Amino acid sequence: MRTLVDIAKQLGPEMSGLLDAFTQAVVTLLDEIPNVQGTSSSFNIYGEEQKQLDLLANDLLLNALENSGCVSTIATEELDKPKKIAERGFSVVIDPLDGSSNIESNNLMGTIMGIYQDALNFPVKPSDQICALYTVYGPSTTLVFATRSTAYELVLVRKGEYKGKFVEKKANLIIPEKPSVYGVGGSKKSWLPAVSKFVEELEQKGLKLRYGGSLVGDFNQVLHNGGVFAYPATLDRPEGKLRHLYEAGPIAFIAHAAKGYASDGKSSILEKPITRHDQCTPLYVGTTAVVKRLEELMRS
Ligand code: AHM
Ligand code: MG
Repeated sequence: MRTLVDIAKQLGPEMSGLLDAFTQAVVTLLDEIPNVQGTSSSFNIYGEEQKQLDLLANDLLLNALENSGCVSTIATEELDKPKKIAERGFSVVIDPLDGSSNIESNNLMGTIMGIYQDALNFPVKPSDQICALYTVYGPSTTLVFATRSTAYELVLVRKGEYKGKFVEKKANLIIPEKPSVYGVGGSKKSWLPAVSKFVEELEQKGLKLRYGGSLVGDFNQVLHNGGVFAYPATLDRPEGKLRHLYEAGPIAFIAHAAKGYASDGKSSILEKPITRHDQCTPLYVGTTAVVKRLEELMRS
């Protein structure tokens, strides 16, 4: 049975060390999720009130990755700016608790992480990442890990010899070409006409609506069933809601490894420069032909 740490060895021993530290932080976070509820009195740079769990997830991951000894910079959605730790080492970009508006209702959440080889000197592109992953805190805890060429799915083992480790469930994940589900964020009245037309077409083709309010959960459905997830440009937010560095970039990298495609509505997210840590971008991601059709509608 291969663990996440085993799979990461193809990227060198330091990557294995980093992902071991990440796993330990996730296991601690899972133990705390039932106990830590409520908001804090602080706000992040996007003006969102931080939940106690947002802050805890951020602290656990920061501590674990700092202590791993192989990270030079950590940038997270909850920090005001990237934190330099050492002269040499990987740069990691993290959304510590994606979907934290789902805490009260006990719906899906997860953690997103992208890893760059060296220092984070803007502009960077998501295609510069050497690997990326996300977890889904659901009925079981799963993790999707991608190198440039391959996406793997793993599951966290809770008892026995492999307790506390992510073990391989499936290698070479491919987003199905036949689409079955779609989810689109933002309120319908704020969608651009091309997005409304796109959704009409998807419904006419018989795709089923699946929207759960967390990027990790919603993208995970698309990865398994084929289709599209979008958090579009809207009339009031032309750059969309999702963060390019922490959310769209790593998810786009994973989608491409699974032979899918991610776009900002015009072109590939993977090659779209990230010029600031707090940059947002529209995101349309999933089965390649479906996302390409959206680009076509946006052009016309
Ligand atoms: P978060 O990282 O603060 O949870 O915000 C990002 C989340 C995404 O997971 C999800 O796709 C989106 O926000 C949902 O937004 P909305 O609540 O507007 O549907
Ligand atoms: Mg998020």
